[in-house]
Amino acid sequence: MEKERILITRSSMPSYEEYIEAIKPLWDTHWLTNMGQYHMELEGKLKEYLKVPELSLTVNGHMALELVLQSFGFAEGSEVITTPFTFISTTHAIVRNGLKPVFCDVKLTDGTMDESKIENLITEKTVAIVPVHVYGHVCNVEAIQQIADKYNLKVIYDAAHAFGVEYKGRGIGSYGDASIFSFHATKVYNSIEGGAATFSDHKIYEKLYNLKNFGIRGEELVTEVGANAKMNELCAIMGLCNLKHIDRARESRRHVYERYTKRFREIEGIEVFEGNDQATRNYAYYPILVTEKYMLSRDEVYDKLKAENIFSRKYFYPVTSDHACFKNKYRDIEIPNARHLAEQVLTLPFYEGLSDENVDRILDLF
Ligand code: T4K
Repeated sequence: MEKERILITRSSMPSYEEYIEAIKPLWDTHWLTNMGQYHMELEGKLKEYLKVPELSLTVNGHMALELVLQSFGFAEGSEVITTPFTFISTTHAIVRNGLKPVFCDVKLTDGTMDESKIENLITEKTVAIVPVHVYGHVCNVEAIQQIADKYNLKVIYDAAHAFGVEYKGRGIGSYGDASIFSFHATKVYNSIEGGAATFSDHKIYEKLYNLKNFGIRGEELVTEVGANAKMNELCAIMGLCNLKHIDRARESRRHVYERYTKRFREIEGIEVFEGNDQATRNYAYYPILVTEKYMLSRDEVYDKLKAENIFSRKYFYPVTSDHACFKNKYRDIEIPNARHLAEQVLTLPFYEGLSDENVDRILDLF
């Protein structure tokens, strides 16, 4: 008999009854989107949960990043220092704004942007830094801010993986000029599809309110070239339901994390990332590094798991600058650490409710 399929993740959901009960009022109001009641309620609740001064909900994390970049009004062709060790969305958002990505290497210790390599990349065309709190690992926000202040650059964090992470007691989305979060079905917290931008300047809220609704300011007035990036009410309600259970989801992930980590610490050649003492963990992903010391290569481990109906993912391979749409298009910068991580990393199945039995089934293959 074929063994149960274990995928990289599985969406957290409220009970069917809870969601059905929660969406019932929509059949009275017939109000389904365009900054409805539940959209506004979720904005307020997430602002509190994420400990951020301002928050604007969007249809997904990608559009939050595209629009927040647009909201700063950078001149076309300006350079943005970013990381290639991320999901393709980060680079797409920069390029789709008519900006040029400049790829900065990352640190082997946690995969975040190597702050010591940023200054060398700055030119008179640089306008912003877009680092990523990859896997929920916190970037060196202080050092990055210092550089940004020195050269008058904006800092916009891709915090798609960092829902609920706090650093030095502050919500991670309160650092820099802005951050974006993803509430995609595959994330620690989901609203089916969804995302948000966080920032402290209320003017950005107003700007995004317009940009996510076609730039419309009145029935007969359109002042900006906007997009349609509003979160609808069914997604907002899913977000409200899931927010009620976020502690349970996190606790379940913590349990899985500890079971994996206890075993991997004993396996020669497999490395796990260490946490940051000053930051909380959100247990977003479970990346391991399959090093040269291990008996199999990363790809062999991937295949071995797959043969047992266990689906890991190479998040993030290849580096985004190597994808066909970007290859050889931008400044050629050495990124040895990002390449090294991309060659060794494997993210393992990790989600709320992954049973001990299934975790052990995975661990037994190492
Ligand atoms: N910045 C960063 C650093 C990001 O990682 C992301 C997204 C973004 C920005 C953009 O945020 P969003 O615009 O997406 O809000 C997935 C996700 O689609 C994407 O959100 C995520 N990062 C990325 C890392 O992973 P795929 O192409 O790997 O997903 P897919 O369809 O292969 O699904 C993976 C597994 O998840 C499936 O095997 C099963 C499970 N799954 C999937 C779906 C769609 C579920 O359990 N339920 C579902 O509904 O991109």
